Amino acid sequence: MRIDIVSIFPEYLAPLGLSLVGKAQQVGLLEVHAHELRQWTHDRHRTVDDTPYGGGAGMVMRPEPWGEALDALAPADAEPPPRLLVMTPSGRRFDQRLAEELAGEPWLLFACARYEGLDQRVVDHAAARMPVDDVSIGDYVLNGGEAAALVVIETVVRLLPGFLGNPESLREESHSTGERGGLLEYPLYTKPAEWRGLRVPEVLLSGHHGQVARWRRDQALRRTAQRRPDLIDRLRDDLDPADLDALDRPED
Ligand code: JET
Repeated sequence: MRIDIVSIFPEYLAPLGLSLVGKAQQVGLLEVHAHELRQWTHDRHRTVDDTPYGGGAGMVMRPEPWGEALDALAPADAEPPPRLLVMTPSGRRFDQRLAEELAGEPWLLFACARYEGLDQRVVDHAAARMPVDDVSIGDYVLNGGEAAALVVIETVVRLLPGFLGNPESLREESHSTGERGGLLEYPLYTKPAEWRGLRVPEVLLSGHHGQVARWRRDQALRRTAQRRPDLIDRLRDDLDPADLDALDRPED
């Protein structure tokens, strides 16, 4: 996979050289390029913003540098073109399903806006040449799209085939589309069996695999019902009598 990112703060993307995402680049699974938007300005002050037509607070990103950036990074004859992702609080909510979709793409191009956002014509013009999605990582406002792009990139890159040594660890997580897909994780414990007076639940020490599986599912169900009732509602039809019983007994 190739990833290009356009930002006025490309240094913000430096963590992508670290840890497992950095390793993915080292082994050639991934190529990441962060580009400084100001290289596509031509005025002496390298201006990227201007006042909004119609008035109002704050500044809007000028269309010209963005237009040149997208022309340079995604030429009209690029076949196939990249998928352009514009990070914005008003976009499609990012989730594991979108991450899995993006992990199947050969080329992603991230636009990280600052100030109040981009001139809308940048998005409209790009959409005639490449697939474009406005993407939100959640209902809050950041100072710019860079932190949101980092979240999306880390989530997508760990799904690339060959990225993790152990594909089991992918399938078992919260929100994966695997067998417990849609439920939150059950609580985890490791040694020692007693720590600061707190015991690991006895069933986990018992060696009864069936009881362990039941306990974990009950914990996952109760945790999900308590913290994310929206997720339980979507699963309701798939719950069996034992599941419903666990939800009727929130404690124990
Ligand atoms: C964000 C993403 O805050 C987020 O993204 C940065 C941002 C902030 C303010 C405006 C903005 O405009 C983007 C734009 O898109 C067309 O103009 C981007 C919060 N959740 N996810």
